[in-house]
Amino acid sequence: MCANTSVDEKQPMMQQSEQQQPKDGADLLVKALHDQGVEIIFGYPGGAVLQIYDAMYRNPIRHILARHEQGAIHAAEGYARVSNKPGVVIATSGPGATNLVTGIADAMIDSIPLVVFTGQVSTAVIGTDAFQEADIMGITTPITKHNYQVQDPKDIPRIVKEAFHIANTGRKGPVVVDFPKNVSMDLFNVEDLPSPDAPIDLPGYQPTYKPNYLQIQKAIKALSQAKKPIVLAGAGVLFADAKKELTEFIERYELPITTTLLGLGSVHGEHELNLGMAGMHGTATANYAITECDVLLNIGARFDDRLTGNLATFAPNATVIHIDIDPAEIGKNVPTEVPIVGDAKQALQALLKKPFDKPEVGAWHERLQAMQQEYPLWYTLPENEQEILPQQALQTIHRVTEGEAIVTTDVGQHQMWTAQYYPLNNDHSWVTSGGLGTMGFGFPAAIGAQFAEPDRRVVAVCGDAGFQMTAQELALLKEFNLPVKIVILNNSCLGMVRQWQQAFYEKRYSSSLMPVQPDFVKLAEAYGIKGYRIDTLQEMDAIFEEALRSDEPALIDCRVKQIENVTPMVAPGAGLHEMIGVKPQ
Ligand SMILES: Cc1ncc(C[n+]2csc(CCOP(=O)(O)OP(=O)(O)O)c2C)c(N)n1
Repeated sequence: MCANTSVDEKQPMMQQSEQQQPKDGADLLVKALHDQGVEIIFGYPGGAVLQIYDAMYRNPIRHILARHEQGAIHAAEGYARVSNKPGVVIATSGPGATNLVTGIADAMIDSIPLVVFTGQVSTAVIGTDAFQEADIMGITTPITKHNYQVQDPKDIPRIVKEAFHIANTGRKGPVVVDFPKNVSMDLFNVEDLPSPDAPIDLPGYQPTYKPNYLQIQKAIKALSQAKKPIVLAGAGVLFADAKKELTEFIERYELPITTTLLGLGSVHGEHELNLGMAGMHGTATANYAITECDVLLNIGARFDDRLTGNLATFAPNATVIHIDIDPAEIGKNVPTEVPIVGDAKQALQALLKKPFDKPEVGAWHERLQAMQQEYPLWYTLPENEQEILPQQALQTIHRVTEGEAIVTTDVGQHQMWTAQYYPLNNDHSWVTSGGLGTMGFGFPAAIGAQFAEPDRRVVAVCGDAGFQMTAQELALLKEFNLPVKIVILNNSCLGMVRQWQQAFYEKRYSSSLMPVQPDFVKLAEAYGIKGYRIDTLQEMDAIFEEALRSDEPALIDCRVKQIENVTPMVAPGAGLHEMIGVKPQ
């Protein structure tokens, strides 16, 4: 299994036309992946999937060997978000499969389309605690859109086709396909295979794309009579590729807009109608606007608790219109007067199709502009003039990259500051872990994003703690010369935890300070990657200019002020209008 192979031996020189006829389940799987047009798979081999890896060797398909299964699945998530295609992952049974669990849960809650293949012990020994057996069907049932365990090789083409269909339609999400080893080794009779053109037949799964015309009429009526309307855009706009329609709609009716964390990029970050992100660390204007609005048009957001704050005081005066591809989301958290089930793009096209009276929004715009003047995002410069604030670092990164980069983040304070201080020019350029808040996500997600968009600049903004959870994937930057730029906003602590302890636990910093950190520059160099360290404000601009503009991978360890808080903040349980830190004390 571990025999030394030379580089030449590693790459089979087989052309597609020379591909062998499928002979076993593993071959059928690889053929099915080719049929789906899969360009790249992220994974890690092991005993239960050796037959599949052998089939991939003989019928080459691009496989990226991560250094940990969690790295593989977050890379697949980053790839999916940026390419708007499903990410594909493979791992062995037992620990390989369980190492994927965090990523599967992450993809489920953020609706990321993934098809995840896990090895399994042979069917004859399932349930006997066989070597590397884990009940991945049981484990992943609540965190997948659907899961399959293949029992018979002749089902493989159908199951793979269905898995991609389910993952990438309706409300997107992860699908697990569990592959017992004997099924991958079983020979089959070509005559037993279903026709490759057999249509997908899933009577219980028929997502609604086209919105109901009468509901669209009701939305139009409410919007045209509004005095204080606001649009809330979520990730549903991005999944539906509806940035163009959304922008046209808000411009035509002069509708102010705010986004969720995951909806960033659905409208230009510096559009004059854009009030910025709403929610726990949203802008004061966006949060006040939601509280005061009389019509709230939610397009593709699920009204999660980090967005709404206390539901009892959320948009108390608003007629709520909610467009969502998943009917289960409508009315789940926020009572909704106009439910519209459908795809965000088709719903916006329907709204654009029939011009209606522009709402009278002059006074509302004046009020919002006054709020923006009064409550801008703010920070106080430190006494030590050379100390760097993370917000300043992000403003510099934004300036150097001109808002054009694909930005991924890890989870913590740096994530919220990036959402606030890196207004994105483009859609499909923002990759962050929203619902699950998964530390360790940001860096491998950047790797997947760079594979999806090899010619674009990808910047991974990480905290010093979260980066260490998946830092082993540095090897991939070197191996594939991926020009990802890792920016570590290094505050030597678990910044977000420390902030909550400061605010709600009287500064008892219980296990949130990390005085000992690796030398990140040396760590990068150990993997053959150029490392930079920024200690002072004076040197910050020049180093970011050099590192971010280079064509090579780079890690930038940017030392930032430790005791600095993300503001404004809606404390847990508080309403959006009860933000703290809207202005300097
Ligand atoms: C896997 C995981 N474990 C724990 C947490 C809880 N948590 C949220 S933010 C945070 C601190 C992150 O620290 P760092 O990566 O340094 O980023 P910073 O907040 O300092 O920017 C922690 C521990 C989490 N979100 N994910």
